[in-house]
Amino acid sequence: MTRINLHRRGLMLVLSSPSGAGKTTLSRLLLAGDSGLVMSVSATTRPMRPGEIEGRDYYFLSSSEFTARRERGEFLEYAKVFGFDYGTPAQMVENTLSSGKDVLFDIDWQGTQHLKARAREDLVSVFILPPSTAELQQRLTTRAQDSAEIVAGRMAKAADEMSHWPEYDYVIVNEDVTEAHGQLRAILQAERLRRERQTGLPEFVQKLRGGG
Ligand SMILES: Nc1nc2c(ncn2[C@@H]2O[C@H](COP(=O)(O)OP(=O)(O)O)[C@@H](O)[C@H]2O)c(=O)[nH]1
Ligand SMILES: [Mg+2]
Repeated sequence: MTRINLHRRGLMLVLSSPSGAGKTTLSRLLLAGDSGLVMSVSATTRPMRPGEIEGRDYYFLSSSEFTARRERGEFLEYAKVFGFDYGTPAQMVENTLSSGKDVLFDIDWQGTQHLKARAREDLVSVFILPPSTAELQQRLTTRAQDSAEIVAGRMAKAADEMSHWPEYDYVIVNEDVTEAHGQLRAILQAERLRRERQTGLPEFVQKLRGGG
C-alpha cells in the first residue's frame, strides 16, 4: 500500500511554564514518541547543573560569547530570565522547518511573544500549570539541584510567570504526567491537521477530483 504523505509546513510548538511544572519531563516524553518533532536547544549563560549535557540541554556560553552571537544576529529570539541570558539559535530552527519537521521550544513568555510577532502562523503555544502551589514547591525542592535560595527565588517568580497564561493558545494542568502527555499529543496531532498547514492539499484534491 502506498502511504499518502501530503506535503506539510512545519510548525513551532512552544511549551512554557513556571519552573517545576514538569515541562522538561513532558518535552522528553513527547520527543521520544515522535520522530517528526525536534527539540530546539537554546544557548544560555547560566551555569550547567549536575546531570545536564552540553548540546543536549543547552549550549552553555560565556557572557561575551552570548553577546557576540546575539550581535551577529544568530538568535531567533533572546531574553533575560532570572538574571541569565537565554537565546534560540536560528539556524537549526530554519533547517528543521524547511525539512518539513516540527520544532519544540522550551522558552519563557518573553520568547513566546517574540516568536509570535515573527511567525504567528507557524506558532502553537502551550502553557503548563502545576496542579497546586504545594505540589510546585514539592517538585522544586525534591529536584534539589539548585540552592535553597534559588528555589525560593523561583517560587516567588512562579506567580509572575503564571500570570502569562492568557497569552497562550492552550493550557494544560499537569497533575498526572501520562494524562498531560496525552493532551499534548492531541494538540500536536490536531495542529498538524490544520488545513492551512497541509500545503499539499490543493494538488492532492485536484488529482482526486480528476480521478487520478
Ligand atoms: N526566551 C527564552 N527563554 C528560554 C530559552 N531557553 C530557556 N528559556 C526559559 O528560561 C527559563 C529558565 O530555564 P532553566 O534555566 O532551564 O530553568 P528551569 O526553570 O528549571 O527550566 C525557563 O522558563 C525556560 O523556558 C530561550 O532560548 N529563550
Ligand atoms: Mg528548563
